[in-house]
Amino acid sequence: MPTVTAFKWVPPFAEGLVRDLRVRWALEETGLAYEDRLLGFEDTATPEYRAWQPFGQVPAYRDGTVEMFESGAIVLWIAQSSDQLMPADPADRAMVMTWMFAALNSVEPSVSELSGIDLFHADEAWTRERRPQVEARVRQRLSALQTALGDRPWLVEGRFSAADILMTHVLRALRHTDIVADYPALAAYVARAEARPAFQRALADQMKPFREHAPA
Ligand SMILES: N[C@@H](CCC(=O)N[C@@H](CS)C(=O)NCC(=O)O)C(=O)O
Repeated sequence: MPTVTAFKWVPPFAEGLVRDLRVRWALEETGLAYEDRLLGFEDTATPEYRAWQPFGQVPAYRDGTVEMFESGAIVLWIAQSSDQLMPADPADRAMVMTWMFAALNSVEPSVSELSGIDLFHADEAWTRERRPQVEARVRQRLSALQTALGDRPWLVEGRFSAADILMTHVLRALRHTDIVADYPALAAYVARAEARPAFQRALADQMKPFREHAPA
């Protein structure tokens, strides 16, 4: 059975955003049972964990065949073994991989920078100059993404794929702002993805330990 690492507890701003959600969601979509290995922050510094995840982050993943880290690579691995998340047609497969990298390489960097500013540095003077530039870059990316999505329900060939897992998860990191709402097709896209039963199960499973392990 696959194992995915996740945190026992995170502060409320990170609930539902931790990247093990991407892997849990992919596994739920493919119907593969898995177990989570819950870590405290201190557990990520051990030599044993660093040999598995060199940066001490979550998620890390292993199954009977592979041991991996990097959520995008793990989702790709899971998707490749199932036709639910990766179409059979080579041109469509190539587009799914393209959009997976686009989510992580072209959209996530500015989204992460903006949420980093807002969540960790909001009151610092330098953010007054930097934040507008970063928000403008996020809006540029979202506008282009909305145009590319057009009136399709999903990124590739009208069917849900691994690319939609990564893109939705990246866009969720803007939930502390109203930015996505300014792009109605993207807001509807995120809502459509979040309504999937597999997403709901993955989210509930990520959240479950947080209550149990909340600091007193
Ligand atoms: N590129 C990595 C990023 C993983 C990552 O940033 N994980 C966060 C949780 S979402 C983490 O473990 N943060 C703790 C840390 O960086 O020390 C991936 O996609 O797997």
